[in-house]
Amino acid sequence: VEASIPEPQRAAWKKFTPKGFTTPEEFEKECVRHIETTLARSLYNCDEFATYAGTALAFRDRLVLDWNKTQQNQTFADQKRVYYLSLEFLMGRALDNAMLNVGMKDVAAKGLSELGFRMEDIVSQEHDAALGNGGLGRLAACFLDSLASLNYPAWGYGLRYRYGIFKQEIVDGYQVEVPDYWLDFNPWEFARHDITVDIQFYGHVSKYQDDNGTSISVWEGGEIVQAVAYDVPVPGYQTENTNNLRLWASKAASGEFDFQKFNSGEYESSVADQQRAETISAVLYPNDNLERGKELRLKQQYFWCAASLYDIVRRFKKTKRSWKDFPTQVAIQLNDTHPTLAIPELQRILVDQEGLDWEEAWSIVSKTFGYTNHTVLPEALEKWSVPLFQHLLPRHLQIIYDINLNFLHYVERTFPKDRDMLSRVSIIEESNPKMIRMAFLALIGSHKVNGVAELHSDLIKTTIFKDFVKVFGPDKFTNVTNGITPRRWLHQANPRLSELIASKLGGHEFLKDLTLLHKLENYVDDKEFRKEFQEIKYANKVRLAKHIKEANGVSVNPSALFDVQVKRIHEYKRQQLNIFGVIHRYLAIKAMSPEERKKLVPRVSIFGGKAAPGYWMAKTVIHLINQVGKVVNNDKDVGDALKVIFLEDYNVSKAEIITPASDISEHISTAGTEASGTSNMKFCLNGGLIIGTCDGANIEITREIGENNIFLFGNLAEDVEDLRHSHLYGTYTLDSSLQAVFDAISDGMFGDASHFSALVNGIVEHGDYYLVSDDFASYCKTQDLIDEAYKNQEEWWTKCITTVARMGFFSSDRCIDEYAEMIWNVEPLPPKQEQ
Ligand code: 475
Repeated sequence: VEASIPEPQRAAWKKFTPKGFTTPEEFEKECVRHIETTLARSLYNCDEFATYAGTALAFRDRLVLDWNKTQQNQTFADQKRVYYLSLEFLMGRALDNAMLNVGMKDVAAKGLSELGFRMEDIVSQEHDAALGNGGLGRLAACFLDSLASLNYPAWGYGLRYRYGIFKQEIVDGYQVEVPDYWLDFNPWEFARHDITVDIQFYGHVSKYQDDNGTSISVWEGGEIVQAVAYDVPVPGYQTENTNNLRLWASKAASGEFDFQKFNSGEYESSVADQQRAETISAVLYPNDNLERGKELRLKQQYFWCAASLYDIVRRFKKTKRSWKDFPTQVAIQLNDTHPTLAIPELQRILVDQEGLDWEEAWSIVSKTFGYTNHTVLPEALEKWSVPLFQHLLPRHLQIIYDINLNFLHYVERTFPKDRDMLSRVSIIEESNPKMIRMAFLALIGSHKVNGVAELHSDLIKTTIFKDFVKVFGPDKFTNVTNGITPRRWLHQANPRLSELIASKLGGHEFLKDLTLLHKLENYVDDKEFRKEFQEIKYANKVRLAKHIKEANGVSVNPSALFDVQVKRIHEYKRQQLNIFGVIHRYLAIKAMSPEERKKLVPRVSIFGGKAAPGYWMAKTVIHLINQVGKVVNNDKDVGDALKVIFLEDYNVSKAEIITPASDISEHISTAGTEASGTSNMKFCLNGGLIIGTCDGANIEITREIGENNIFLFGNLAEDVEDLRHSHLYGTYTLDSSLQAVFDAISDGMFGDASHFSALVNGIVEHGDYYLVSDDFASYCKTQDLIDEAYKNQEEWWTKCITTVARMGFFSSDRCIDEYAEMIWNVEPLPPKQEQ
């Protein structure tokens, strides 16, 4: 590789290469320089935001140096790289993470205090990067942190949405959505205006003969939209390795305006063309676990897949290797089916543009991709209507038909007796209109398919992909249980606990090897340790109580048991079960004498989470929670015994405050519906216990921490089908205490009962699909057990500490190592030592 600076001049260059800061004074110098010059502010108008900006820019300079070196190192090393394709990256804030990963937070804190600012205030000025909905998007962000920290040569590819997930406001108890424009000041991205890709849409396919007489397909006409790269540095923890997240923005292809139209007076239509192009990357679809088949969503998917693949192929071609080496140099992981179009797109590049024959190309394609499934909910499985697809991507439709034809021929030969099999496994569903089943395409085009927790990985093999296990054999399917990054979710969110652990374990090694936490079991009975552990939990609760007071105007007692359920609002996650349980508790308190009430364990029920804007049932649940809060929190009979809080606008940075402050968190999905869950891991790692169903990763958490340290309840996944059947066709009587809850609601105890009738009727009249009534008694009983357990404080803290000590398995580092070994076949690439 040629360097652009000739040898004789390199000494001069190197002499002036920035070195970055190491002392508080050097940091201050950089920070002030940025505030005065980059931002053109001064001593007289430097507020907390400007100081955040100066701090971020100082750290950015530092990251860029590491980032450049890493990218150079990766290019020279010429080894296999991983590309993680995800339509969502729920990154949260970057500054705190950057300071901790670089190991300079203390230096900056000292510098900031000398300038008259508090670190906490500065860090909280940053706008969350909220380019995701929930679990799937946050998992992608944890993976990027682990990939960088473990020195894997890896890139993330996503979309640069101008608007991330909406901001949630609660007005009169209802959710109101406000746009999240987050790009006013974003120091963490670098626009690469020189890195662009033209992306084609619509048009038609023509067939020609080439010189050898073989027919070639050419996709012609239609329109072109330009993809522009924006790069975000992803720093690893205690390593110089800094990976790249490349996000694509859409732009009109012919510059800003179509000048011909502009000059001929069609001003409005030329502006409209431009806006239409920019619409592609304008906004994140706000649905979690739901696909609605909208054309713009399909456009987003193709735009991003095509730009990313062009980039990956361009990088591969620079190595001058032969095409058969492609899968030894490139691993592409599909985060759910959203990037499945990358499969027919790579086939198209290889066949139509590079002239490979079909079989050769397909063998390369199907060795390159891995596919991760994140849900079995039928409404979340992507299907695209054939007419829509035909219109937007005519050549890809042909390619998908050919992939399907070859596949079905193979199935026919292998299972000649099973005629129904063909229609069951076909990529095309013979409905009206015909639909393309993206999960089947992703599976057929990948060499490995994985679920995200053991139960889930078993379930996909017996339900949605059952026939494919027969066709491909069981080895194509595997499990990689999810994990979380301990850097953000312990060290950053709970610095005091991280310090306490470090003081016992002799340093922060556990942040790189979380299994070391097991040594904490030696301190379970250590009086001093227990005291500090409790004090930390209490301080975290005081901090959350302060936030609740500011945000909701409600005073909560930090000594009460904090019971938390924060996640997207969804019927399958069953926030309705939780709030019905709260009403049940409220009714019980009302029936007690003042003496009895005094003996209760005071409780604060804390909810948070967004409902998809079009999901009425979820919005009704939010409304009910707020109405119950209004009644309970103002009831003099109740006092501290019960408070009900709905925290507005739950996001990553709020999660960093909430997670360390919980005593009990709720992971109570109908068994078999939550693929894994990852917040369950975050709460346990921070010394909170959980109440949960035998679902997703709860099962493996139980296996690791022990049955005595978790509160499990409810029916098992294997019984769900029969129970649903009994609701529809059997004789079924409602649990009497749930009936009492419904009576209270219909009596208007929480306002106009008609607001909540759909919620109640879904259970009493329409089959109770999520089995709330079946699990209600067991849920309430388990909540009572929790009260009892909390009264025995000694045992309670033993459970909490033991839980933390046994969470080592759930690091996303373990998870990434498993992907690297079982699916990607890539090795880490340690940073080059400076010579
Ligand atoms: C699971 N999102 C969690 C988490 O593996 C799991 C689907 C379609 C359209 C838009 N968003 C989605 C999801 O399916 C999703 O977030 N799934 C979640 O993935 C990480 O821990 O159980 O629900």
